[in-house]
Amino acid sequence: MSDLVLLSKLANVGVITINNPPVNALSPGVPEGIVEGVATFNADPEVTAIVIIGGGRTFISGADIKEFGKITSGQKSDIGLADKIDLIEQSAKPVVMAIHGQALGGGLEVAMGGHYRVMDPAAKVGQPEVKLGIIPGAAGTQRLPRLAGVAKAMEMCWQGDPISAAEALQHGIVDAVSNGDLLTFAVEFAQGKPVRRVSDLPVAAADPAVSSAARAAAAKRARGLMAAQKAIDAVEAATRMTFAEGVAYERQLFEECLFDEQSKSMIHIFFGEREVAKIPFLAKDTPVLPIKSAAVIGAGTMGGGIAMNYLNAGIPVRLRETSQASLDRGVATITKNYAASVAKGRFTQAWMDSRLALLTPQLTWEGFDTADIIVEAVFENMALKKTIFAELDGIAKADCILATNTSTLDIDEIASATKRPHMVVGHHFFSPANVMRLLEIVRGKDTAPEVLATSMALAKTLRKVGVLVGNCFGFVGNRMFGPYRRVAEQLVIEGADPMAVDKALYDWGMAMGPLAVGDLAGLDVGWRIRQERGEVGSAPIEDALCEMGRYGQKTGAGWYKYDEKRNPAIDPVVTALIEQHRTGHREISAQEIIDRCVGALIDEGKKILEEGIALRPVDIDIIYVNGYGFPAHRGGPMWYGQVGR
Ligand code: T1G
Repeated sequence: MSDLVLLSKLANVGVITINNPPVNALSPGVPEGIVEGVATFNADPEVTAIVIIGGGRTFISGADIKEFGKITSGQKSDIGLADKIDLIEQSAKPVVMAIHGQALGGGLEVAMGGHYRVMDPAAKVGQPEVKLGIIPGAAGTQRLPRLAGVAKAMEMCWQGDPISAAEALQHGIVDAVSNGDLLTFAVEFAQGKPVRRVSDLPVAAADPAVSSAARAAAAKRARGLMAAQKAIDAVEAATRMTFAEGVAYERQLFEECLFDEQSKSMIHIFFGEREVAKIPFLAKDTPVLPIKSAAVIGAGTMGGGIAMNYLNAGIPVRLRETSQASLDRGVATITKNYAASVAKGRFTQAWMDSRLALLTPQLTWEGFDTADIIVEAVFENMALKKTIFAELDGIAKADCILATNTSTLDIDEIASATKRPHMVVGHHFFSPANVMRLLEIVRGKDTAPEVLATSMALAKTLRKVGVLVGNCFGFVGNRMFGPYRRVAEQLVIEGADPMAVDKALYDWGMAMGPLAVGDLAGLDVGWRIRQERGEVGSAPIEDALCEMGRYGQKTGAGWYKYDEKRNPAIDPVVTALIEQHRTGHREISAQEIIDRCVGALIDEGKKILEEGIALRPVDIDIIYVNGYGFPAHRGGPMWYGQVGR
């Protein structure tokens, strides 16, 4: 027996403990060890029941994703898990799965190979394969509908979101939630239980309404993602095939997804989100400063969202404004955001109250002298920011991190207003800051290593994806977005219809078209920046729209006109304006629109890499997938452009 799987006994129960830190992935040797353990205890006359439990912080978090490359490169024929789960299920003695942490993907599939499942109240279960561009590949699409019903199984397999212990119990995926020590509970639960094989359970008859509802929901939320639809196909097959036929069909669909470019792209993003946290030039033992209290300057849209990130992580926040009215507005927005989540059932009222109890709205600098981090989130004006940082210099304690949320301005110039530039860093959040996962960590020329290391650790604490970027205009994300949107406008000038430009990129997978994004963010933002940088004329149509006061959704009109529900419509005023600037009327294909706009992103990304503003191509991919609505199933601009592959 390898040390990946450990055997022990508690009275008459054989205990199999998986020991493959950090997440108990089903790496080679783990499934084999579990099967061997089940066989050993079946042959042990003293053992009347078996419990399988995860060692460390979790049950099994899935197949070893690193193994998939061996399948697509032909080194391995398949993940070889379904047959081992069948062997577990064939045990003559009852097998109880004890789940804490998470049972995800192959982890839940192994758990469903058990005869019973018990769960720690804080644990989660799920089939997140679709987030890797694949579907469950070890009979999950066949056992899950036998436990939870077809509709719930379809939802779990096409969405990929984990569910809580309470929800798993409610849907029959687990049989009990423990009320104390999980192993003790599982051992007691296993006493006297008959063998009950999930694969023997019946599946409800096919219901076309259920399938079509799932397909419609998946087409909307997982637009363009092949695996989401195939996950529904696989679960639906369970309603009309035998278990064995269903498993064979699932394997066919699994392989179709695994060998597709979409899955390779999404696995690139999965590992990329973890790679970007590794800063090659930072020594492994670089100190990470403790962040036990925070202070935010500015209670506007960004400041309020930033404050929520800290509150959600249980870190007390002092939120400072310059007037009671703006402070009250900021607190009201935070409260409204929490209340909306409570109404949707995402948070409990008690949790919301506990977050707000950590918030101290104020008009003074009180308590800023003890804060571990101060985040400036005021208006995008250099003089104002430098005034604030100069004032902070005289207030903040020596090891307080001074972070600015600027989205484009020079970090070094802001830092020059202090005598401690080594403590100054950019923390560029993306609106809405309490929702968007991306955090650009902008490194000034003097920013200290421990400030960078702490920023990276803090990103994880705030449940953000932190990406280190260099200090240049627009850093990485916004710097690339400029050329991308300029090409979109150029295509209109050459003859493309604005709606056609936006539709081409939306259909390709972007969350929004480039012109519609401008209307959403406000055309005046770019207009002001072009004026400040002497670039007026580089966007003639948007300059003209702004001169007409058409800033976008916030003024009810920009590239499009908007009704009260903000639905866009073509505006003849804009059509006439475009005609004044048009240099051509040629037919421009959707493919040309995609090639030139995405090409602009790739070209600027290459310059950014050459200048060292981004560490690796994958850093740019992670920024675009998590901050700019780039489709994960296309892997990010540099992956899509084959840069650095
Ligand atoms: N395989 C290989 N490595 C994994 C892994 C996995 N399934 N999950 C995590 N890691 C690595 C990760 O790259 C990182 O490595 C370290 O573990 C800590 O991870 C047959 C085919 C479980 C919620 O999709 O969602 O089963 O950077 O930093 O924040 O049908 O990891 O330290 O070198 O993310 O505590 C399905 C993927 C697989 C779950 C823990 N399972 N993992 O989050 O730690 S496909 C998943 C996660 C499958 C079956 C199919 C998270 C986590 P390094 P971490 P964390």
